[in-house]
Amino acid sequence: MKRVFSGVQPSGHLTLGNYLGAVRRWTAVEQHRSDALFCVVDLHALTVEHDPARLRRLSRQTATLLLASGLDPEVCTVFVQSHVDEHVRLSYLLECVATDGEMRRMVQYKEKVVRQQEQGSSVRLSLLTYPVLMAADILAYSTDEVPVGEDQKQHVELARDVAERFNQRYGPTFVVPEVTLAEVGARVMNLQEPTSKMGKSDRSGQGVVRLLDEPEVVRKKVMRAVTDSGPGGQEVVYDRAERPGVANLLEILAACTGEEPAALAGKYTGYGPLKKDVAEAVVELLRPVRERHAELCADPAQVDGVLRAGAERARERARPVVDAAYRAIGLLPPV
Ligand code: AQP
Repeated sequence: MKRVFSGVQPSGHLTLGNYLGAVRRWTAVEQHRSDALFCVVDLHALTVEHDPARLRRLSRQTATLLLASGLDPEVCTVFVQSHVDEHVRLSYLLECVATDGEMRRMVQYKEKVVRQQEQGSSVRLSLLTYPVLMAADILAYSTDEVPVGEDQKQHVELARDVAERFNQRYGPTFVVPEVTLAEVGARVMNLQEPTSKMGKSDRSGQGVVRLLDEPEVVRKKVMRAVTDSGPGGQEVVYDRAERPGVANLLEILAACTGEEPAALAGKYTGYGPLKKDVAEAVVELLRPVRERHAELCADPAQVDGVLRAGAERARERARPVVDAAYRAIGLLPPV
Protein backbone atom coordinates (compact mmCIF):
# COMPACT_ATOMS: atom_id res chain seq x y z
CA MET A 1 0.00 0.00 0.00
CA LYS A 2 1.30 3.46 -0.90
CA ARG A 3 2.38 5.73 1.93
CA VAL A 4 0.98 9.27 1.68
CA PHE A 5 1.93 12.23 3.88
CA SER A 6 0.68 15.79 3.85
CA GLY A 7 0.33 18.64 6.28
CA VAL A 8 -1.29 21.95 7.00
CA GLN A 9 0.14 24.84 8.99
CA PRO A 10 -1.86 26.32 11.86
CA SER A 11 -0.70 29.77 10.78
CA GLY A 12 -4.25 31.10 10.43
CA HIS A 13 -7.82 29.93 9.92
CA LEU A 14 -8.09 27.29 7.20
CA THR A 15 -9.28 28.67 3.88
CA LEU A 16 -11.22 27.52 0.87
CA GLY A 17 -7.80 27.28 -0.85
CA ASN A 18 -6.53 24.80 1.74
CA TYR A 19 -9.76 22.84 1.39
CA LEU A 20 -10.02 22.67 -2.40
CA GLY A 21 -6.28 22.39 -3.01
CA ALA A 22 -5.55 19.78 -0.38
CA VAL A 23 -7.89 18.74 2.44
CA ARG A 24 -10.89 17.71 0.33
CA ARG A 25 -8.77 15.31 -1.69
CA TRP A 26 -7.19 13.88 1.46
CA THR A 27 -10.65 13.03 2.79
CA ALA A 28 -12.29 11.90 -0.45
CA VAL A 29 -9.45 9.94 -2.01
CA GLU A 30 -6.10 9.69 -0.26
CA GLN A 31 -7.14 8.26 3.10
CA HIS A 32 -9.01 5.40 1.40
CA ARG A 33 -6.39 4.33 -1.12
CA SER A 34 -3.21 4.58 0.94
CA ASP A 35 -1.58 4.36 4.33
CA ALA A 36 -2.00 8.08 4.90
CA LEU A 37 -0.66 10.46 7.53
CA PHE A 38 -2.01 13.99 7.88
CA CYS A 39 -0.24 16.40 10.14
CA VAL A 40 -0.88 19.77 11.73
CA VAL A 41 2.59 21.16 11.09
CA ASP A 42 2.76 23.53 14.03
CA LEU A 43 6.55 23.91 14.02
CA HIS A 44 6.26 25.53 10.59
CA ALA A 45 3.97 28.17 12.05
CA LEU A 46 6.89 29.36 14.21
CA THR A 47 8.79 30.56 11.15
CA VAL A 48 7.03 33.95 11.20
CA GLU A 49 5.92 36.20 14.06
CA HIS A 50 3.35 34.36 16.15
CA ASP A 51 1.40 34.62 19.34
CA PRO A 52 1.79 31.48 21.54
CA ALA A 53 -1.81 31.40 22.80
CA ARG A 54 -3.18 31.93 19.29
CA LEU A 55 -0.94 29.20 17.90
CA ARG A 56 -2.24 26.71 20.49
CA ARG A 57 -5.83 27.65 19.61
CA LEU A 58 -5.22 27.41 15.88
CA SER A 59 -3.41 24.07 16.18
CA ARG A 60 -6.42 22.62 17.91
CA GLN A 61 -8.85 24.25 15.51
CA THR A 62 -6.90 22.97 12.52
CA ALA A 63 -6.85 19.40 13.84
CA THR A 64 -10.58 19.64 14.58
CA LEU A 65 -11.26 20.98 11.09
CA LEU A 66 -9.33 18.13 9.49
CA LEU A 67 -11.59 15.69 11.31
CA ALA A 68 -14.67 17.78 10.55
CA SER A 69 -13.72 17.72 6.87
CA GLY A 70 -13.90 13.95 6.94
CA LEU A 71 -10.50 12.52 7.87
CA ASP A 72 -11.34 9.27 9.60
CA PRO A 73 -8.89 8.27 12.37
CA GLU A 74 -9.95 4.66 11.83
CA VAL A 75 -8.39 4.65 8.37
CA CYS A 76 -5.66 7.31 8.50
CA THR A 77 -3.30 8.92 11.00
CA VAL A 78 -3.97 12.48 12.16
CA PHE A 79 -1.42 14.08 14.46
CA VAL A 80 0.46 17.21 15.47
CA GLN A 81 4.04 17.60 14.22
CA SER A 82 5.56 18.80 17.51
CA HIS A 83 4.24 15.68 19.27
CA VAL A 84 6.65 13.52 17.25
CA ASP A 85 10.32 14.40 17.91
CA GLU A 86 11.55 12.54 14.85
CA HIS A 87 10.72 15.49 12.57
CA VAL A 88 13.23 17.77 14.28
CA ARG A 89 15.80 14.99 14.74
CA LEU A 90 15.79 14.33 11.02
CA SER A 91 15.63 17.95 10.01
CA TYR A 92 19.13 18.61 11.37
CA LEU A 93 20.63 15.76 9.37
CA LEU A 94 18.98 17.06 6.22
CA GLU A 95 20.37 20.55 6.92
CA CYS A 96 23.74 18.89 6.56
CA VAL A 97 22.80 17.69 3.09
CA ALA A 98 20.80 20.64 1.67
CA THR A 99 22.58 23.84 0.64
CA ASP A 100 22.12 27.49 1.48
CA GLY A 101 21.67 28.30 -2.23
CA GLU A 102 18.79 25.82 -2.54
CA MET A 103 16.98 27.44 0.36
CA ARG A 104 17.36 30.96 -0.99
CA ARG A 105 15.87 29.93 -4.34
CA MET A 106 12.55 28.93 -2.79
CA VAL A 107 9.81 31.20 -4.12
CA GLN A 108 7.76 31.07 -0.92
CA TYR A 109 10.81 32.13 1.11
CA LYS A 110 11.40 35.12 -1.15
CA GLU A 111 7.73 36.14 -0.97
CA LYS A 112 7.55 35.76 2.79
CA VAL A 113 10.76 37.73 3.34
CA VAL A 114 9.20 40.65 1.49
CA ARG A 115 6.03 40.33 3.58
CA GLN A 116 8.01 40.21 6.84
CA GLN A 117 10.02 43.26 5.86
CA GLU A 118 6.88 45.18 4.90
CA GLN A 119 5.49 44.40 8.35
CA GLY A 120 8.72 45.61 9.96
CA SER A 121 9.49 42.13 11.38
CA SER A 122 12.90 40.53 11.29
CA VAL A 123 13.23 37.37 9.22
CA ARG A 124 13.61 34.25 11.35
CA LEU A 125 16.34 31.80 10.37
CA SER A 126 13.72 29.06 10.49
CA LEU A 127 11.91 30.71 7.55
CA LEU A 128 14.98 29.96 5.44
CA THR A 129 15.31 26.37 6.65
CA TYR A 130 11.56 25.64 6.60
CA PRO A 131 11.76 23.49 3.44
CA VAL A 132 14.31 21.23 5.15
CA LEU A 133 11.93 20.60 8.04
CA MET A 134 9.23 19.92 5.48
CA ALA A 135 11.56 17.45 3.73
CA ALA A 136 12.05 15.76 7.12
CA ASP A 137 8.27 15.61 7.62
CA ILE A 138 7.96 13.75 4.33
CA LEU A 139 11.06 11.57 4.36
CA ALA A 140 10.66 10.36 7.96
CA TYR A 141 7.63 8.35 6.86
CA SER A 142 9.09 6.75 3.70
CA THR A 143 6.42 8.68 1.87
CA ASP A 144 5.60 7.66 -1.72
CA GLU A 145 3.23 10.52 -2.54
CA VAL A 146 2.66 14.04 -1.22
CA PRO A 147 -0.71 15.52 -2.23
CA VAL A 148 -0.44 19.32 -2.02
CA GLY A 149 -1.60 22.51 -3.70
CA GLU A 150 0.59 24.01 -6.43
CA ASP A 151 2.32 26.46 -4.04
CA GLN A 152 4.03 23.56 -2.23
CA LYS A 153 5.30 21.78 -5.35
CA GLN A 154 8.75 23.38 -5.20
CA HIS A 155 9.21 22.28 -1.59
CA VAL A 156 8.35 18.67 -2.39
CA GLU A 157 10.82 18.79 -5.28
CA LEU A 158 13.46 19.92 -2.81
CA ALA A 159 12.60 16.96 -0.57
CA ARG A 160 13.19 14.69 -3.57
CA ASP A 161 16.58 16.27 -4.30
CA VAL A 162 17.67 15.99 -0.68
CA ALA A 163 16.54 12.35 -0.46
CA GLU A 164 18.42 11.44 -3.64
CA ARG A 165 21.57 13.21 -2.47
CA PHE A 166 21.46 11.56 0.95
CA ASN A 167 20.91 8.12 -0.61
CA GLN A 168 23.82 8.62 -3.02
CA ARG A 169 26.23 9.77 -0.32
CA TYR A 170 25.28 7.53 2.56
CA GLY A 171 23.46 4.57 1.03
CA PRO A 172 19.78 3.90 0.35
CA THR A 173 17.84 5.32 3.30
CA PHE A 174 14.88 7.34 2.03
CA VAL A 175 12.04 6.74 -0.38
CA VAL A 176 12.08 9.50 -3.03
CA PRO A 177 8.56 10.99 -2.90
CA GLU A 178 6.34 12.10 -5.79
CA VAL A 179 4.20 15.23 -5.66
CA THR A 180 0.52 14.93 -6.64
CA LEU A 181 -1.64 17.97 -7.40
CA ALA A 182 -5.42 18.39 -7.40
CA GLU A 183 -6.82 18.58 -10.94
CA VAL A 184 -9.05 21.51 -10.08
CA GLY A 185 -8.60 23.82 -7.13
CA ALA A 186 -4.81 23.42 -7.05
CA ARG A 187 -4.46 27.18 -6.87
CA VAL A 188 -7.39 29.13 -5.47
CA MET A 189 -6.74 32.85 -5.77
CA ASN A 190 -7.53 35.72 -3.42
CA LEU A 191 -10.97 37.16 -4.27
CA GLN A 192 -9.69 40.71 -3.94
CA GLU A 193 -6.34 40.15 -5.66
CA PRO A 194 -6.91 37.33 -8.11
CA THR A 195 -3.27 37.24 -9.17
CA SER A 196 -2.19 36.21 -5.64
CA LYS A 197 -3.11 32.90 -4.02
CA MET A 198 -5.70 32.79 -1.27
CA GLY A 199 -3.52 32.39 1.82
CA LYS A 200 -4.61 31.84 5.39
CA SER A 201 -2.23 34.45 6.76
CA ASP A 202 -3.30 37.17 4.29
CA ARG A 203 -3.77 40.33 6.27
CA SER A 204 -6.87 41.55 4.47
CA GLY A 205 -9.53 38.95 5.16
CA GLN A 206 -11.94 40.22 2.50
CA GLY A 207 -10.46 38.14 -0.32
CA VAL A 208 -10.14 34.99 1.79
CA VAL A 209 -13.01 32.57 2.43
CA ARG A 210 -12.39 30.73 5.68
CA LEU A 211 -13.90 27.32 6.37
CA LEU A 212 -15.61 28.63 9.49
CA ASP A 213 -17.00 31.82 7.93
CA GLU A 214 -20.75 32.16 8.46
CA PRO A 215 -22.78 31.68 5.23
CA GLU A 216 -23.62 35.39 5.15
CA VAL A 217 -19.94 36.28 5.34
CA VAL A 218 -19.10 33.84 2.53
CA ARG A 219 -21.84 35.35 0.36
CA LYS A 220 -20.60 38.88 0.99
CA LYS A 221 -16.99 38.02 0.18
CA VAL A 222 -17.91 36.26 -3.05
CA MET A 223 -20.37 38.95 -4.18
CA ARG A 224 -17.63 41.57 -3.63
CA ALA A 225 -14.98 39.58 -5.49
CA VAL A 226 -12.95 41.63 -7.93
CA THR A 227 -13.91 40.85 -11.50
CA ASP A 228 -12.33 42.05 -14.69
CA SER A 229 -13.33 44.68 -17.14
CA GLY A 230 -12.31 44.10 -20.73
CA PRO A 231 -13.45 44.78 -24.26
CA GLY A 232 -16.27 42.25 -23.80
CA GLY A 233 -17.74 44.10 -20.77
CA GLN A 234 -19.27 41.56 -18.41
CA GLU A 235 -18.93 38.69 -20.86
CA VAL A 236 -18.05 35.53 -18.92
CA VAL A 237 -15.02 33.89 -20.50
CA TYR A 238 -12.49 31.52 -18.96
CA ASP A 239 -9.13 33.18 -19.47
CA ARG A 240 -6.66 32.99 -16.60
CA ALA A 241 -4.21 35.49 -18.06
CA GLU A 242 -6.62 38.20 -19.23
CA ARG A 243 -9.53 37.67 -16.81
CA PRO A 244 -7.98 36.29 -13.59
CA GLY A 245 -10.87 37.34 -11.33
CA VAL A 246 -13.56 35.64 -13.41
CA ALA A 247 -11.31 32.63 -14.05
CA ASN A 248 -10.86 32.20 -10.30
CA LEU A 249 -14.63 32.26 -9.72
CA LEU A 250 -15.16 29.75 -12.54
CA GLU A 251 -12.47 27.48 -11.11
CA ILE A 252 -14.00 27.62 -7.63
CA LEU A 253 -17.41 26.78 -9.08
CA ALA A 254 -15.87 23.99 -11.15
CA ALA A 255 -14.17 22.57 -8.05
CA CYS A 256 -17.52 22.63 -6.22
CA THR A 257 -19.62 21.15 -9.02
CA GLY A 258 -17.22 18.85 -10.84
CA GLU A 259 -17.81 20.65 -14.15
CA GLU A 260 -15.17 22.24 -16.40
CA PRO A 261 -14.50 25.98 -15.92
CA ALA A 262 -14.71 26.68 -19.67
CA ALA A 263 -18.02 24.85 -19.96
CA LEU A 264 -19.39 26.76 -16.96
CA ALA A 265 -18.39 30.07 -18.55
CA GLY A 266 -20.77 29.36 -21.44
CA LYS A 267 -23.74 29.21 -19.04
CA TYR A 268 -23.45 32.81 -17.85
CA THR A 269 -24.10 36.13 -19.53
CA GLY A 270 -23.09 38.39 -16.61
CA TYR A 271 -20.95 38.43 -13.47
CA GLY A 272 -23.83 38.83 -10.98
CA PRO A 273 -25.47 35.43 -11.59
CA LEU A 274 -22.04 33.74 -11.69
CA LYS A 275 -21.10 35.20 -8.29
CA LYS A 276 -24.44 34.19 -6.83
CA ASP A 277 -23.96 30.58 -7.92
CA VAL A 278 -20.38 30.53 -6.66
CA ALA A 279 -21.48 31.88 -3.29
CA GLU A 280 -24.23 29.28 -2.90
CA ALA A 281 -21.98 26.44 -4.06
CA VAL A 282 -19.31 27.41 -1.51
CA VAL A 283 -21.84 27.83 1.30
CA GLU A 284 -23.21 24.33 0.60
CA LEU A 285 -19.72 22.84 0.27
CA LEU A 286 -18.68 24.18 3.67
CA ARG A 287 -21.96 23.64 5.54
CA PRO A 288 -21.26 20.04 6.66
CA VAL A 289 -17.71 20.95 7.68
CA ARG A 290 -18.94 23.79 9.92
CA GLU A 291 -21.64 21.60 11.43
CA ARG A 292 -19.29 18.73 12.21
CA HIS A 293 -16.71 21.17 13.59
CA ALA A 294 -19.29 22.48 16.07
CA GLU A 295 -20.09 18.89 17.18
CA LEU A 296 -16.42 18.07 17.68
CA CYS A 297 -15.81 21.25 19.66
CA ALA A 298 -18.42 20.03 22.10
CA ASP A 299 -16.37 16.86 22.68
CA PRO A 300 -12.71 17.92 23.09
CA ALA A 301 -11.75 14.59 24.66
CA GLN A 302 -12.52 12.88 21.36
CA VAL A 303 -10.10 15.14 19.50
CA ASP A 304 -7.44 14.63 22.22
CA GLY A 305 -7.80 10.87 21.86
CA VAL A 306 -7.36 11.03 18.08
CA LEU A 307 -4.24 13.18 18.38
CA ARG A 308 -2.70 10.99 21.09
CA ALA A 309 -3.20 7.78 19.12
CA GLY A 310 -2.11 9.52 15.91
CA ALA A 311 1.17 10.68 17.42
CA GLU A 312 1.91 7.18 18.69
CA ARG A 313 1.28 5.61 15.29
CA ALA A 314 3.33 8.30 13.56
CA ARG A 315 6.25 7.83 15.98
CA GLU A 316 6.27 4.07 15.39
CA ARG A 317 6.58 4.66 11.66
CA ALA A 318 9.14 7.47 11.76
CA ARG A 319 11.55 6.18 14.41
CA PRO A 320 13.13 3.30 12.42
CA VAL A 321 13.61 5.53 9.37
CA VAL A 322 15.24 8.34 11.34
CA ASP A 323 17.40 5.91 13.35
CA ALA A 324 18.60 4.41 10.05
CA ALA A 325 19.50 7.88 8.77
CA TYR A 326 21.50 8.60 11.95
CA ARG A 327 23.49 5.40 11.44
CA ALA A 328 23.96 5.94 7.71
CA ILE A 329 25.38 9.44 8.12
CA GLY A 330 27.99 8.20 10.57
CA LEU A 331 26.69 9.06 14.03
CA LEU A 332 27.66 6.65 16.78
CA PRO A 333 24.58 4.75 18.00
CA PRO A 334 23.80 5.26 21.70
CA VAL A 335 25.71 2.74 23.84
N1 AQP B 1 -4.78 29.09 -2.39
C1 AQP B 1 -4.56 27.79 -2.39
N2 AQP B 1 -5.04 27.04 -3.40
C2 AQP B 1 -4.83 25.68 -3.40
N3 AQP B 1 -4.16 25.02 -2.42
C3 AQP B 1 -3.68 25.74 -1.41
N4 AQP B 1 -3.00 25.39 -0.31
C4 AQP B 1 -2.73 26.51 0.42
N5 AQP B 1 -3.26 27.59 -0.19
C5 AQP B 1 -3.84 27.16 -1.33
C6 AQP B 1 -2.61 24.03 0.04
O1 AQP B 1 -3.10 23.76 1.34
C7 AQP B 1 -2.21 22.85 1.98
C8 AQP B 1 -1.85 23.36 3.33
O2 AQP B 1 -1.17 24.61 3.19
P1 AQP B 1 -0.12 25.05 4.26
O3 AQP B 1 -0.77 25.09 5.57
O4 AQP B 1 1.09 24.20 4.15
O5 AQP B 1 0.30 26.50 3.98
P2 AQP B 1 0.61 27.28 2.71
O6 AQP B 1 0.82 26.44 1.51
O7 AQP B 1 1.72 28.23 3.02
O8 AQP B 1 -0.78 27.97 2.55
P3 AQP B 1 -1.44 29.21 3.18
O9 AQP B 1 -2.82 28.80 3.54
O10 AQP B 1 -1.28 30.31 2.23
O11 AQP B 1 -0.70 29.58 4.52
P4 AQP B 1 0.19 30.82 4.82
O12 AQP B 1 -0.62 32.03 4.41
O13 AQP B 1 0.42 30.73 6.27
O14 AQP B 1 1.43 30.68 4.01
C9 AQP B 1 -0.98 22.72 1.08
O15 AQP B 1 -1.08 21.51 0.36
C10 AQP B 1 -1.11 23.88 0.16
O16 AQP B 1 -0.52 23.63 -1.10
